[in-house]
Amino acid sequence: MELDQDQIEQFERDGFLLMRGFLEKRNCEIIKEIAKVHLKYAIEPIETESEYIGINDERYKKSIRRLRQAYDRDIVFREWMENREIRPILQQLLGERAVLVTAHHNSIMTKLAHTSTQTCWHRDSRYWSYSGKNLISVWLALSVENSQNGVLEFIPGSHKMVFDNASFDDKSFFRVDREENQKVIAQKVSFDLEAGDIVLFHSELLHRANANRSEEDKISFVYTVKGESVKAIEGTRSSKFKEIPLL
Ligand SMILES: O=C(O)CCC(=O)C(=O)O
Repeated sequence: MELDQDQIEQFERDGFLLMRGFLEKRNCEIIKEIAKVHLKYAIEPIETESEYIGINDERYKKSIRRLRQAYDRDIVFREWMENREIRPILQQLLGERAVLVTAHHNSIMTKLAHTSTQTCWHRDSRYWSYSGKNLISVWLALSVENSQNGVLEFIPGSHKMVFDNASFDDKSFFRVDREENQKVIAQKVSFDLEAGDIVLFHSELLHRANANRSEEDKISFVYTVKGESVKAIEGTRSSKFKEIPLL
């Protein structure tokens, strides 16, 4: 499968690209069922809501926000990350061969009912240490995602916007209390997703998500690829995990 020129231009302009029905629903169901087992038994490595928001509350300590290191958890997860259909698409958008990075987004991401928190506006690159910014995350919806259960919101074109340091708080979240930022945030978009839809988005794109206000857990899959010429900076977390070239 390959992208047409419009889709490539759309990604370059907006910093993201939505592709509907990329993975069959029955495959999504299999991934989701395995993820549920890992969630049920809290199989490490995990990130809790408490760790994410830095609040030591019993409710959030038990709530899993992310199952890390998805690649090594199950052959089914690995198969999705090594899917052959998507490789030419990633190569088109990166402009070179894609390499899976397992240091960062390599996760089952959740918004669990009742115990999730919002994700504030940020760029994924905030904690990543690479020689360049040519990295793309692949978000796979495993069930319906909407504003009620915490679907992603994006600011089109923000991957190319230049902001001063004061635009971000001490955790590198894009500040919502600044008037200049509010004008940027007013441009936000989001779209409901169905199981099997994917969103490809640039590592510099501003995005956020609501807490899940529905009665059902939301479970998604996200992984990241880099262009092969982009190098993890030695001595940082980004360099401490294996990389898998998608030949
Ligand atoms: O909370 C979400 O659903 C999005 C997660 C995210 O953007 C992140 O962890 O970088």
